[in-house]
Amino acid sequence: MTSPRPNHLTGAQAMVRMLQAHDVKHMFGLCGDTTLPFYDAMARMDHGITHFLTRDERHAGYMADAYARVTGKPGVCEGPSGGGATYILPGVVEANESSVPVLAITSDVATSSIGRYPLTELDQKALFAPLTKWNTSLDDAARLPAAMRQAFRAMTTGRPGAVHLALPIDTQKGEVSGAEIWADARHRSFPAERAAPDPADIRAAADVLAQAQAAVAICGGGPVLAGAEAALAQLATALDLPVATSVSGQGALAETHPQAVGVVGSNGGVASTRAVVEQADVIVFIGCRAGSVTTERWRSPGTSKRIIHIDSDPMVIGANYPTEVAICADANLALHALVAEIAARADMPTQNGADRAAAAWRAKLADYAPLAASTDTPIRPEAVMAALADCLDDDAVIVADPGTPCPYFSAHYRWRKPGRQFITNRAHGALGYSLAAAMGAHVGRPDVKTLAVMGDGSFGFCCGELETLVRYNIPVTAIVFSNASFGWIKAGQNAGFDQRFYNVDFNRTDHAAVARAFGVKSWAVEDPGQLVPVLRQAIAHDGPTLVNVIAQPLHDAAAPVSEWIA
Ligand SMILES: Cc1ncc(C[n+]2csc(CCOP(=O)(O)OP(=O)(O)O)c2C)c(N)n1
Repeated sequence: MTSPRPNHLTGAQAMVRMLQAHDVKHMFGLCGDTTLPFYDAMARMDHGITHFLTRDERHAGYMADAYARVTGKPGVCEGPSGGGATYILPGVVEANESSVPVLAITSDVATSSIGRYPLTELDQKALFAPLTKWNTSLDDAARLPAAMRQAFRAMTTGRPGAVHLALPIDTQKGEVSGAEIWADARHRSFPAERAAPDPADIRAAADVLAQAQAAVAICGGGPVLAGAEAALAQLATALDLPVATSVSGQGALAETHPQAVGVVGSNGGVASTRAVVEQADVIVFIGCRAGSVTTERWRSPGTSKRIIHIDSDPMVIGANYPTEVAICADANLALHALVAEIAARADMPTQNGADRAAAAWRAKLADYAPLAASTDTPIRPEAVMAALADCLDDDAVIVADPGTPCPYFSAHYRWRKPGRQFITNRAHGALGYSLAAAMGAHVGRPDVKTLAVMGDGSFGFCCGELETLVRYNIPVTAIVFSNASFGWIKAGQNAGFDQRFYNVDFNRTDHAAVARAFGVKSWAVEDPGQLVPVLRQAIAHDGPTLVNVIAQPLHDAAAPVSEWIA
């Protein structure tokens, strides 16, 4: 490669310096022919960035996503042209829809060869355009610094999201002026440049709450993304307001807080939590899209309630419910303003949240406790929840795949602290997310225990990444609920299609043996009495571990999934 002129860098070098200028410390990715100049710049320069080599670009994307969720900083992933660009998409899409800032960098064929059938050519800009908040392909290295500033600005401001930058190989070899290497420090973390609420909207919300007798807050992912946990707890206490969450909203309030109701909706909600919503006269949605799962297909709540909706995205407010008060603002700023407004008013009515929340937990625990204590085999998922509640510290991070993990953790794992401790891919729910996401979460928050919890279907999507887990000696514990089927779908056939089971079963794999072959310390558990001793060993081990649990299939289980119960 020819050297750049004095006070200039190559495009590849400028990319490294722009990442560094944005305080990027970790990135995740997989090499390719068209990425060679960038890798060479990474190898030769002093930059303080640790690059994690993954075995699949999907997992690089998932790692960047979970890394961003636990650190509050954008996650960065990279992959090569062609297959790398197509494989990195799932993580980018999931992050974008979940309002998580992820920068995906993909290298590309030379701009001079476009249209001449070079290997791996595809229109990357078109591919990523509908799936990202911002996206470009750089055919001129001189534009790189400004494009990177734009990428970080787009990721971290407004509703955070994912962005994509394609870097053709000739752009990596092009020339960039050293004077252009600078970054805006505000865009190194998110949410940046928060929008404050209109005081008139805050007064209107307080007016509605002053007339309420049984209000309830339903939190989506927004409060945790905005760091609004403390303000939310103040509001809950001030009004004795019960607070429920969506699956993604877990962590908005500690679930041991007196006003915490836990998860509502079709995936993790139960009859007693649904009752809190149905008996409410006012619903306060906070950073919540009020989508199909949280609202049981818009039946709970129905459309007769008075609605206050706080969200930083104006497109979300009013999308599903006639909304009386719209507060389009950052959740933290809005909740602080609401707390101040309420404190300034005399005689705000209590919403009896502590009593209503306690009644909901009592009813849920009465159903759960006997199943959690059950010695049945195959092992009931409830028994795994109870064993983990015994074994894990309060600050552990759990990353859950769809299938058995999501509803069981949502309903029955009671978070004892607020904040980001539960991560699941609720935007698209692609199987095989949790293992890589747990690795990204560990890199971002190395001092706590991180678990990846998956079904055996998910294991099939991600097990190649066990090598990465071992290579970096990441002390994640993976738990596999092994039921030899795509159990969620089988449960759907059981409940809705007269048990006509069609093409949902597969062979039972010895996941512990597979993991052992990769070098992961592993156990198989068939007896529920072994759960606590094995989980304690796995969690305490200072390297990667996997526990294969021979689990009750979902169609036989008492899963907290409302479609199957109905
Ligand atoms: C990539 C992908 N393909 C298909 C689905 C549809 N799907 C949702 S849950 C599920 C079954 C999950 O099976 P498994 O991981 O074994 O967990 P289980 O439900 O048995 O606990 C499937 C196929 C999906 N979520 N993601």
